[in-house]
Amino acid sequence: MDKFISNYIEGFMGSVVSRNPGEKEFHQAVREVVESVAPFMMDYPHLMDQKILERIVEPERIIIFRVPWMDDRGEVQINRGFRVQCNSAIGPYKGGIRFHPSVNLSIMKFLAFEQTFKNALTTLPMGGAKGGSDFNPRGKSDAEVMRFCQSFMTELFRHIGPNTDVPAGDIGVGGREIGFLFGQYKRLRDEFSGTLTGKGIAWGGSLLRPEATGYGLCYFAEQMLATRGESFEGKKVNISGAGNVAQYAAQKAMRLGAKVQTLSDSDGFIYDPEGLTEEKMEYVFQLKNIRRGRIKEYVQKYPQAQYFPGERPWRIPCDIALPCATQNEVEVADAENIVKGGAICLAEGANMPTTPEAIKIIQGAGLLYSPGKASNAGGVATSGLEMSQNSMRTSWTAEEVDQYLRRIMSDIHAACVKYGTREDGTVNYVKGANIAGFIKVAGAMADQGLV
Ligand code: NDP
Ligand code: 2IT
Repeated sequence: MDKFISNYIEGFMGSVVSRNPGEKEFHQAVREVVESVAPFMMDYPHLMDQKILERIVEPERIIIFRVPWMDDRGEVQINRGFRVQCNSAIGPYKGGIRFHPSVNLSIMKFLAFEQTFKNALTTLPMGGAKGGSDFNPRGKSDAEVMRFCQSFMTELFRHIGPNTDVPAGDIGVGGREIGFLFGQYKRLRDEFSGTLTGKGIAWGGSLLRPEATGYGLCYFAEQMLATRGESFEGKKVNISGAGNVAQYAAQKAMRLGAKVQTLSDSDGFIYDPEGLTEEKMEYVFQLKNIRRGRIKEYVQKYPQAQYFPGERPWRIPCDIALPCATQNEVEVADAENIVKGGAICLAEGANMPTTPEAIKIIQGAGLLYSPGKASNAGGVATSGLEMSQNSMRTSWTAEEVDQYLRRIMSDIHAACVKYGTREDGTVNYVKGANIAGFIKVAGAMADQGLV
């Protein structure tokens, strides 16, 4: 890289790190974008003059609040709530809510930052945000989850609205939590609106929203594979996670002819050498979404599978790796195993699941590699479709939504190809996604003046 550009990047990152001390996930997400867009931006002096990059890394607004609630034993509990409204240049703030004990300001800011570029890539008018709490839903009763959600929304409702900020689910927030959050929002505002997405079908939700992230991931990976004349047919696929994204990625990959070998949770992973089937997936849906059990129970039901406690699935050889659990879950040793196992593709379902050093190994070995902001954008894109249906007071069929989803994933792929094609004809999806997302947001910011 040009010395001038690398000096610019290091100077810029120095200031980001000193302004946001200790926020390592945020630094990581910013660095990746800045490394992609800095060389491009040098050709657009007006973006430099307007300090678009300096503005984009400063969230428009951050709300941090106390969330008090009472557990089933009558003990008072206190959690911390967040909403990071990162950027509203191209539409109302939009992004998920995460309930997980690891949630902190750095994680919220990295996710809101990533969301800004992801949402721009979807082609839909949505700004970027993220929210959540360090509340741990694991082991909590439905009543406890409801009381927590009601308390969380009792503050959050002031800051959101159908034309202001539209939250949705993420880790630890699924249909049950969105229901409790929506109920409390409706009650406080006395208004039935599309202020949350991921709603139940009977009360304003969109068909295919639950499936959309996992399905969209596979549609995107299909297009990546097609650039090398490959497909899912007959491929061995390893998936991490066993939640919303992992489940529907597994279902779609299987339906596209792949053998899905693994699923995981934070306690370990299961390896089924015979591959998942529709019947086994039905069991996983019941286990995870109804009984809220752990993935290790899979091997009691299907004894040909093995459970590996405390491990991640990446040392099992596969052709396609789909990390769908959480950030930084694919580290250097995992990437080395993925390469050694002969994989041809790693497409991210989770947000930032691969560490920067691991990305270098994956890219260096010539694998197809896509960042989550491109390949997992089907979830938020379908949230955007839910917003459209709510505004029109209509609902589309699953086929209609699926058609939109396929088209959007294909458009995102095309944008990555447009801005990320290397001289040798291969595609750098990181560069492509970052530049395509940045162009849209930066252009809108420049048009709207100094706000
Ligand atoms: P879920 O809560 O449904 O599932 C999360 C899964 O990941 C669980 O199996 C969970 O295991 C595992 N997991 C969570 N945290 C960790 C951790 N620290 N270490 C190991 N495993 C962990 O969440 P989603 O499926 O919705 O989200 C998964 C990823 O996809 C996240 O990165 C999210 O940001 C991203 N994403 C989600 C979208 C959506 O529409 N839901 C859209 C785009 C991206 P355990 O039960 O043990 O915690
Ligand atoms: O990370 C993500 O894109 C999501 N959790 C989905 C956000 C949304 O608004 O649907």
